[in-house]
Amino acid sequence: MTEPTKIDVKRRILESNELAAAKLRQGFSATGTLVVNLISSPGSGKTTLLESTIGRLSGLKVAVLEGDIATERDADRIRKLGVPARQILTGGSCHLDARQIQREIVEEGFANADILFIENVGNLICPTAYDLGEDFKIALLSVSEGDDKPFKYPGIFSKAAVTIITKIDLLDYVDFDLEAVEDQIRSLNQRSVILKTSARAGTHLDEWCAFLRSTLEKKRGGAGPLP
Ligand SMILES: Nc1nc2c(ncn2[C@@H]2O[C@H](COP(=O)(O)OP(=O)(O)OP(=O)(O)O)[C@@H](O)[C@H]2O)c(=O)[nH]1
Ligand SMILES: [Mg+2]
Ligand SMILES: [Zn+2]
Repeated sequence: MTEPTKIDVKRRILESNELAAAKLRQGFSATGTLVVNLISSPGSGKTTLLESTIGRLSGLKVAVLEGDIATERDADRIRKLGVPARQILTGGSCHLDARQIQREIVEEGFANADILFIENVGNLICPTAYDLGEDFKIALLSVSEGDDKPFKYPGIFSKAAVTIITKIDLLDYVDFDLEAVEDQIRSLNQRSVILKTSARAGTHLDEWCAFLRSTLEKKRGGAGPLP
């Protein structure tokens, strides 16, 4: 028998991930849980956005899964706000996979949350390839990262149903052509919803939370593809 090639092994890993993700999606559909998978480079503001989102989602049961290669820091930040959060430590791997999510959602409060946020490991590349059973992926791009990023990392920006341009309070201090970035995103993904936020200044957070609430309602109403 011939040895499996690297491509065979990668394909098998992705296929087994797809199966696990499909099971997760079924479960989340039964509980009416809206699940979003947040993907960005390290430090672009995923956890900070979640921290400022939680207080604005009163009346909803929110839970958070945090992916990192090391430390409980992000989960600790969320738990301080009184929201259930679990830290998934990948032990060096640069993305989360569906089996890791399966193991965590057996905990009380996760499988039947109204909204489950999954913060992926900080990385714009391979988290894109792993379905976690989410309703959609959200790409975050902070204005300090440079305005060439959508075209340099087209995979995530073409797959993400929503792109959030973060830290817009810093626009005056960096060279970041907002319009050029929006053009790049739209040319990769015509349907992408683009939001521009500052967690620091509170800009457009109400719009973001209204979007989450209406998307949750849409999911529960069975109204076709989200968002
Ligand atoms: N000026 C400004 N700084 C922000 C904003 N959002 C986050 N930051 C800062 O950016 C840094 C990184 O934020 P995090 O939320 O930890 O980033 P992250 O994407 O969760 O990082 P990883 O989990 O390591 O991938 C922190 O120092 C935040 O205070 C914002 O809207 N404006
Ligand atoms: Mg974080
Ligand atoms: Zn990876």
